[in-house]
Amino acid sequence: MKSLPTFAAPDDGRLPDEMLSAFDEAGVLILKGFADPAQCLALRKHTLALVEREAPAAPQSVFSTTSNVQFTDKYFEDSAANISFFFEEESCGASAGEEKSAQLNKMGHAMHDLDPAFDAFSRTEKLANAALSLRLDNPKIVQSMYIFKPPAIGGEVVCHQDSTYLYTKPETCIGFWFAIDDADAENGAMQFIPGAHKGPLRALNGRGADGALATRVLDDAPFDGAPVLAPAKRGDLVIFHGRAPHMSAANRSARPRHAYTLHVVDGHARWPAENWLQRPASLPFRGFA
Ligand SMILES: O=C(O)CCC(=O)C(=O)O
Repeated sequence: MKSLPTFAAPDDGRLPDEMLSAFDEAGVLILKGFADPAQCLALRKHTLALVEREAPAAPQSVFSTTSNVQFTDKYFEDSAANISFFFEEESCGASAGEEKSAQLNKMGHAMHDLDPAFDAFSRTEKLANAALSLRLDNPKIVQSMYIFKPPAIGGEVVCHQDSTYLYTKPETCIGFWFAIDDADAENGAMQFIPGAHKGPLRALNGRGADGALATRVLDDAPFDGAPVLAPAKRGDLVIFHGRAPHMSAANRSARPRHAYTLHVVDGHARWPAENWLQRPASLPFRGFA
């Protein structure tokens, strides 16, 4: 089995040619120790407190990549510009004394713009340097997701390309996924098909003439190659191309697998009105400054 390109994170975030070539070849790059584990733990603690304070106890809105139930949901569309809580499909609601986060799939999608702790974690010079190295000349952070992947019920994420959902013309989307907990085969680490980002975009999600969100197949060729696990320790950063097919298995283990992801595009590219994620004029996309 191939392994994914893995390097020690550069201190200043600037990616040397060797890392850029590996990214161009595989469509994914694992940078060990990019973030300080203590800061990851602080973000985790902050998130759990936020969830206890703000999240509903019983399932309201579900996020699932197998049923895609969220695409008929106004709560989901509104989450482009707020902090929303999505439950696991298998959630039965938090039982007495149980942490609410044990039922949640994710929180999204504007923490980086609305919550000071997420803003600080997201807008570092180091991450800005990494984005600039990856030729995002005018980087804009379009969404943030805190993914809980809770023990036992953490849902599978089916194989997809992020440019399907975060499309710019030309395509510029890049994902920055931070391990907040250690992730491995047991608790549903990310998996990638190395090199498969060189193939076409398979599907495009967006608003049709009736205003409803739907995913249209562009190319029905199967993804070419076998998925490879991206094991990660707290603080590691996984960077991936918008066309990189990726997935994660359900978490049936007793351990949570928290992660924090940012998706960044180039502000020089066009952001179509058909994209699900639209910001009001009062909350425009911002870069790292
Ligand atoms: O964390 C996961 O399992 C999936 C995350 C993902 O698909 C993404 O960040 O684009």
